[in-house]
Amino acid sequence: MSDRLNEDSLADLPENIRRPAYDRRAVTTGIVHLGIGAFHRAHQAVYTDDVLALDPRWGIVAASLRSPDTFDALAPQDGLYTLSVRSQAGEALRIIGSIGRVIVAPRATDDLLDAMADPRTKIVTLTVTEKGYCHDPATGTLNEAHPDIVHDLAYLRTPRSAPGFIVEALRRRRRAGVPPFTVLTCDNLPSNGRTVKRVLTRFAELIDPDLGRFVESEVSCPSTMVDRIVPATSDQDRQRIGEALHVEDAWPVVTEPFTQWVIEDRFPQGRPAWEKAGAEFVADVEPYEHMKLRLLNGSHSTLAYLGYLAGYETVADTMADPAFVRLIEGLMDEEVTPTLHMPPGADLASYKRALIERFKNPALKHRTWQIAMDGSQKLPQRLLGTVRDRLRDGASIARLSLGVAAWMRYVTGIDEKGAAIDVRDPMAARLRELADEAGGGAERLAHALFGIREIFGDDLPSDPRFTQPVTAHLAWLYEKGARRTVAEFGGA
Ligand code: CS2
Repeated sequence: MSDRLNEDSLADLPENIRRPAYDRRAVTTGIVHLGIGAFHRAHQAVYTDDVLALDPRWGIVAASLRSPDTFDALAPQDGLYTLSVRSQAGEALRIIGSIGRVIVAPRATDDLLDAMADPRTKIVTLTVTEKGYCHDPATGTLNEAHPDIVHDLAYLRTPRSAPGFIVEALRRRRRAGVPPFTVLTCDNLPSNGRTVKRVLTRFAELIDPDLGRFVESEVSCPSTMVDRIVPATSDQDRQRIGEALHVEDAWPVVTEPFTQWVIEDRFPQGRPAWEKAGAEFVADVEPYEHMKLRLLNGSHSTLAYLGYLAGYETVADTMADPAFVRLIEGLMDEEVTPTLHMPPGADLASYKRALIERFKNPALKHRTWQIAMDGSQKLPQRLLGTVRDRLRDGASIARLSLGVAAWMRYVTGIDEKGAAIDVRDPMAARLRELADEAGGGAERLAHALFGIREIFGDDLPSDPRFTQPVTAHLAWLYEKGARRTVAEFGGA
């Protein structure tokens, strides 16, 4: 028996571990996925694993656009990996088999383009994170000066970016008379389908106006709302799971019991029956997307910046502090909920109660530092859209502005004890430079950061109803620190 999880060792796993209920050799590729991170493997790949037993045409070829790590781990495992679902009640393990092959895009560009251009491929799914769309987060339009976009427009056949790969594959399909695949983004962007469509159309148009029109009129990009909390896997996770399997799994994913996938049903080339695995198909995803981005992700980012500054390592640690729970409940109930327009029957109260419990899940070690990453790409849809709606209604943004202020304090790169913060953000260098130039002092720092129009747009920086509370909260954070600021926060 192999000492590694793979096709050979599958049959010898302990009985209680669920494994693919279908013959993997009979599966063909219907989906190419870009961005094979932990999230994809704990979400879309699981829904797809569920439906492969009913229909073998929807196997996944998954690509990483940068790092070879997932390939190196999964190739010796025949693409198999463990899904661990953890809560206070314990841990359930299941082997997922829906990913048939992994491609490292920079090493095998043609291989990936061939898979995308293959007529059997009907859907290209994406989890490339917010920054992977190479767009301007404030406006949702393609950033034409992005180095990867500049590169991809010059070298169409050897792209680096997700838009570059998709448009080149669509171009090849069109030339060969193969209908376009559906592009299904599963990232936390606002109106994610519409955003990806805008980005792809513009990219194509820059190559050739006719190609731009083709993408605009022929390519379907349904919007989706995806939800499952998936922290980075740790060495402890790997060890614990290996012991339970009696074989090594180098690349398991660890997640929570909750999972949700709401999808607009626009798949001209067909799709898997993901509804059989619990996905919801609707005509318009936007209300669900707002609910999720603003309640879950808006709270998450607020918890991440304030929690990190307060010295808490994980979201669960942060939520063990009752002052933070009060703040987040206030944020959700008082400031976010009035901006949501849910379809009849949606039960926001229980959604919010569940969120608080999910954040408290002590079995998930979701680091505040991990969520704090890429704030420049996240703030607009998580906090600033809500801020705009509130200002339009003449309503208070006390807690929202505290979240924004905490981000400002965090991106200076120096914590409350004077130690360095490892700020990961495509704008990290610029943020640091602005903070250094401002040279301390809440007012100057806030003023400098408001000047980043890719984040704040043109409207917010000139609205004192926004700039004043953010600046005041930033001053508090400097004066009192995050823990006291949150403890004393009245929310008025
Ligand atoms: C988190 C999300 O890392 C982050 O920014 O807020 O990944 C979050 O866990 C997911 O969106 C939950 O669905």
